Amino acid sequence: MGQGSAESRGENRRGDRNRDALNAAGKKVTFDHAPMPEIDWPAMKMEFPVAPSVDLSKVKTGDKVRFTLTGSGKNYTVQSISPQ
Ligand SMILES: [Cu+2]
Repeated sequence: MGQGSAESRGENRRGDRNRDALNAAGKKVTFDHAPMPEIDWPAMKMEFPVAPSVDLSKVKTGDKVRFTLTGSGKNYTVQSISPQ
């Protein structure tokens, strides 16, 4: 899924083997994520807004999770998150 210079397109992106910090009340999650070559990101720690439909009660801080993102540039929103 999603090879190449897709940085500016709004396709789903998937991250694996990541850890999170949760701000459930603020609907934000911090991922300490592995490199995501599809969008040319190195490994880093960063905070994302979470879509209203995402249930953050399924995961807790320190879990390894899978997540999907939509967005472009530096503006990505988490569309799904689940424990690995
Ligand atoms: Cu990042």
